[in-house]
Amino acid sequence: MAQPITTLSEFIIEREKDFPFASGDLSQLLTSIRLAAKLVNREVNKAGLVNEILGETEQHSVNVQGEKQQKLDVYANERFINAMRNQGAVCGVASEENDAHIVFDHPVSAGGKYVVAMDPLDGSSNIDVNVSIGTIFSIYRRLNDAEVTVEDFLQPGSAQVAAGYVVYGSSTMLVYTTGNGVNGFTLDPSIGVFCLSHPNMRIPENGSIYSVNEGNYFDFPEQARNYIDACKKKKMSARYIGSLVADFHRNLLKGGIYMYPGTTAKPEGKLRLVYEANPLALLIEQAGGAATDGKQRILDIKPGKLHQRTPLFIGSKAMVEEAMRR
Ligand code: P6P
Repeated sequence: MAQPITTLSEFIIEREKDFPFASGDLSQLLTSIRLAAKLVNREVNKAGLVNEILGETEQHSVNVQGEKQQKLDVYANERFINAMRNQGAVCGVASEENDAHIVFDHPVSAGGKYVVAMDPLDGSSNIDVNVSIGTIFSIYRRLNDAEVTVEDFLQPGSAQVAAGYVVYGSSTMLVYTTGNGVNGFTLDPSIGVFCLSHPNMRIPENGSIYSVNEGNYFDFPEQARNYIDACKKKKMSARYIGSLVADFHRNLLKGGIYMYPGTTAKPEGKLRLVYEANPLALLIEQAGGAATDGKQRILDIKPGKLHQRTPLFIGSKAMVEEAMRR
């Protein structure tokens, strides 16, 4: 007899009961993210076919990071912001693609309980070469009922209400947590529905995969170099896609560690604390793994700036702890 299908919508409603005082706002927010993910998925899947969506924006614009904005970056950013703008649960959004946070002034949203920080399309330089890319999102309760300020987005990662990612790969998956475990949903394109495919995801305690850009090896701190040497001596498998969400997702399923250490030129590393490291750190801890900056737990760091960077060691607990001891 065929297994019953649980859709993301059904799951969200079912799990709402885990929060006795839930008003349904978080469910509504997750539903908006689901819609935007479907719209982005549609464009990602045809990027190779439709030139106007491929490549850099006409204006050759760059984002706050000084990175060339790909057209899909801009499209994804707009889709996610618009999906959350007028649905009432969200009062503000911060994005890798925007210098400052955005406050939703629509009367429906002004009273929204949540703020969302996101990387709408991480790894977008891989779009033109057909490599998996992803969306990463982080959800906080607003600090107070006064105006939304950047402080609402600078809460430590441990204060996140929910976090998740969408990986646009051989299949498209939405993986998220609301603090009660991690669950993965695969999009069935034939019916346009995310279906529960990976209930209660747990990362193996240990693993034999390490993900790092070894091109930076000689610029890494000694601790990172020592750990990478140990991985090689143990004949581990080096797997580095160059797309954080794809590398993270594989390691979550198979076990492993992803590292983006600081370098002599960039001691803070490349990845962003607020909308990359924090959401993935919440997910990995909820799945039984660990995430540090090489010294301290990512979720304990108090962000000082919206786009601040952090070194990142994330994955199987035994591997992250071993890397810390080096
Ligand atoms: P490098 C993509 O630009 C990204 O932010 C992550 O998705 C990826 O893991 C990393 O940067 C790749 O950076 O310096 O190794 O090319």
